[in-house]
Amino acid sequence: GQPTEWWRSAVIYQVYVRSFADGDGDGTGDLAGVRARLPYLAELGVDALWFNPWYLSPMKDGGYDVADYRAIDPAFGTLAEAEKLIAEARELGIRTIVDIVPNHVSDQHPWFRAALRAGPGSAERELFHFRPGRGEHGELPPNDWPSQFVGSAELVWTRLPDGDWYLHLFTPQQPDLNWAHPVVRQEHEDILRFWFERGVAGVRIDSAALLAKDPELPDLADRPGPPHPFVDRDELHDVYRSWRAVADEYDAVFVGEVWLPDTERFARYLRPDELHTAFNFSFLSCPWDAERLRTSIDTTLAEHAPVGAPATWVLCNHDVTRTVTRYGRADTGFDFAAKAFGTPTDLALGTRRARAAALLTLALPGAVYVYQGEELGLPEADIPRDRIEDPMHFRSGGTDPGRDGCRVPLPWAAGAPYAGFGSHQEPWLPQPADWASYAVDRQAGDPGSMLSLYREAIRIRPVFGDGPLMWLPAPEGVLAFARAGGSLCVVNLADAPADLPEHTRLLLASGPLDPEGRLPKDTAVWLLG
Ligand code: TEU
Repeated sequence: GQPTEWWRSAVIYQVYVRSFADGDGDGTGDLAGVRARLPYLAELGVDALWFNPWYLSPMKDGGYDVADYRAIDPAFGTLAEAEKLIAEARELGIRTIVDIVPNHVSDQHPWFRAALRAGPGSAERELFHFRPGRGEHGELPPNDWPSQFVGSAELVWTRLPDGDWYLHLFTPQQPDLNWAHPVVRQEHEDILRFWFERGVAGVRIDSAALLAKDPELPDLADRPGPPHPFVDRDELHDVYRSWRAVADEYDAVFVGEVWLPDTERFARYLRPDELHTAFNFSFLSCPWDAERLRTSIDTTLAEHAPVGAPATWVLCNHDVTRTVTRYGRADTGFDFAAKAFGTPTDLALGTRRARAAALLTLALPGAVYVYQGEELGLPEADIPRDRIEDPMHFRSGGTDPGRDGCRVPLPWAAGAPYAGFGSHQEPWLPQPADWASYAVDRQAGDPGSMLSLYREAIRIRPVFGDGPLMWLPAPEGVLAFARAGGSLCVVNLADAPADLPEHTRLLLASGPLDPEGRLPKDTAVWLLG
């Protein structure tokens, strides 16, 4: 394709519909709320929107338990509204990316309801992973696999009254599909076409490395791999090659959610006949440390170059502790298994670093995802225990805070009820007492706000062009690089202030320079070379 394909250097905004904006006042975000805020998104300057699942769902995992891909959940609106939203956004030059969750469906999906009724040994159960149990009376689970929701001791099998067990890597409400079955494969290609025909420009693929399982479903203890019995199996790539053929008919793109630390294996998903790109979670998980960040960036660019895929940078999403909070802690990295209640946090420090990280990320070659509220500098919220909804919390036996803290309904207007989220009643998750101080109408007029920084950075970001990055000599703890267009980015993570390169003009700074015009710690600048 042409070198200037939009998705190679796009800024893409993640919309978690439930918490973006409430258009009908019922306490839950919806498509009407998004449509009303399209001017805000256009002013932010984003190229596309990625919507977390908006389909019919019992909402047992925030919509990642899909009951019908061809229907919008009534809490969010209607299919007609979704089509209008896609068209209205496109009018503003904003493309739409939807979320597909191929690893599993909801236990309320018609396929699973039919499988329950049809009983053991039925063809309906072939679409999933049903097995008799082990032990004298089949009372033991078919194997020893651990749940994907970290910290949960529970296995990934649930037994039915008729004696069969069924597999679910996530919650029991999310039965895993059998990707060796031709009907499963055909249905998902039909789902892709359904949304591509409605003007969707791309698809985010959920849990993209998990779909294929060893058909024998062997114990992990016996067969740890490689190949692993259910992670990163080779059969996956046949699926993505067939999906790529469909996407190419519509000039649509894929972004994979591939949590895979092995960079060589990760790059296999990005081959020219597979996914266009995948989120770079190594960078997201990397601590706020100059050498670690530089290594992460170099590794990413090196792994993407041979396959010609652009990197996709991301600092947070609906699963990850918010950046402002993460960077204000002793451990500034991210690990699902390391989340705990009450971790000491310095929000002023975290915010300073998040501002610098925004300029670093937006200056790198590739695409960047901005998670709703990141542009407002929202911190991770402490959700009262009795209001927590996320199954990850409950499946961890209550030790993991879960992910609701990064999913709190957005603040739009400081003086309005519920910070202007749009509800006439308490929103589905409670907002912290200081939430109004982060409101859009409070930040829009403030040149020093996070919102102003993101708006200005996205506006002038094209100055970097879409050429490669060249590291510049810099003192320890300082990241400095130039892009082919001649512009530079310098980030100081060292204690001592850093001198700015000679013969450059300041374009944008994440914070004030010191009285001698030097770059203070945890501050970034963009310079014109
Ligand atoms: O998250 C995927 C996920 O949580 C696992 O892949 C995990 O991150 C990985 O194994 C590292 O431990 C996606 C969605 O983003 C999340 O919101 C859903 O809850 C989950 O899939 C199930 O659909």
